[in-house]
Amino acid sequence: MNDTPIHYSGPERVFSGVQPSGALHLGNYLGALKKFAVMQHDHECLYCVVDLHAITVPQDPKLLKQQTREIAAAYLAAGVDPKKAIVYNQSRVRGHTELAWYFNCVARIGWLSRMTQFKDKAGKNSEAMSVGLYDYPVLQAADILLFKATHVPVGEDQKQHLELSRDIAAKFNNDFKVPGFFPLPEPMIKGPGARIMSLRDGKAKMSKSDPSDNSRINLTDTPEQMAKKIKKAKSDAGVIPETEKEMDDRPEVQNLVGIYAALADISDQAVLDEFAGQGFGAFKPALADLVVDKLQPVSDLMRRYLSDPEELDRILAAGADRANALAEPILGDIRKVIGFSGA
Ligand code: AQP
Repeated sequence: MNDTPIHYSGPERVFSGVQPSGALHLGNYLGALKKFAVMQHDHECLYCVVDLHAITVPQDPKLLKQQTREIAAAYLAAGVDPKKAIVYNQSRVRGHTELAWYFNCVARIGWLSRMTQFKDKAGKNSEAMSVGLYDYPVLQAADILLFKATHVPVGEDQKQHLELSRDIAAKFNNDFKVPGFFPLPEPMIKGPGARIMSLRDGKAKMSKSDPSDNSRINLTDTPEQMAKKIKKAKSDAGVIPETEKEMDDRPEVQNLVGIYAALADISDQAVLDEFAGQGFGAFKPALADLVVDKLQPVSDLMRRYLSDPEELDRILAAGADRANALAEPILGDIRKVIGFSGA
């Protein structure tokens, strides 16, 4: 008799990652890093610097190592404790690529061709993009399921990729007749900061690859740069409204109010209650002060961690040892399920 449970019955585990592909911005901080630190207190967490994802677009090999340390430093500066959470970089754990191959044979081409982030990143040039960029969501599914992670804190832009991870997990369980073998990972998107928009266009997400530096607040910006970018942020001639409904067709206002709320850990409505009736001449300086107040300690700490690259490398290596120890037995089971000789 097959005694495999129908539903996943393993422990709760959190996995998330950030690409070392450029300077981190306020969106990465609020959508991901800030949640990482909170979750480590009551969950087993793995926070990965996803360098294998970064090379889906060209990276300068001399810079990649430094950028990897920068993301690790940002995790620590945001409050992640590497003694609690497992902090490592993806290329040190070979299981990511191995499982990605198995999942390549489970995922369907039609599923991948529906991924909007590939379409956005490739634009009209999709034929010239790397196969890796197209396959990115399959590697992401492997990242999560290599540890049978059950929860994934991410920004809203990752929602579709997480749905694909669930589809891959379900198809694997079904195809190999191992119900409940992989969990169907839950995206943890809700809450303030899940979708921070460009400061120049309230309909486009704040992004590392936006050519305009004024579109984003970088964690490495000086207080003066941060304040100047908020002052220049697109708004309108109106005043701050009384209700959230009145922001429906004012995306830039919604974004600035949302940033204030996420940084102050209050609701959008609480921000409106405080500022309703005031113009942006009054609101923007208050927002700039809050941004500087919350981000500068993180930037300062990040710089401090970066001044000791050997220690960061030691933390990444120790994290990779722990990640490998968790992944290896799971990979062994996967090889057996697939039916490899020698497994
Ligand atoms: N604007 C955003 N608002 C909220 N969360 C965001 N995230 C990214 N942008 C926003 C979240 O940050 C985490 C790490 O993202 P990533 O670096 O792995 O990749 P990304 O989503 O591709 O980040 P960028 O800045 O948008 O890079 P480019 O410009 O290269 O596409 C993820 O949890 C993501 O949801």
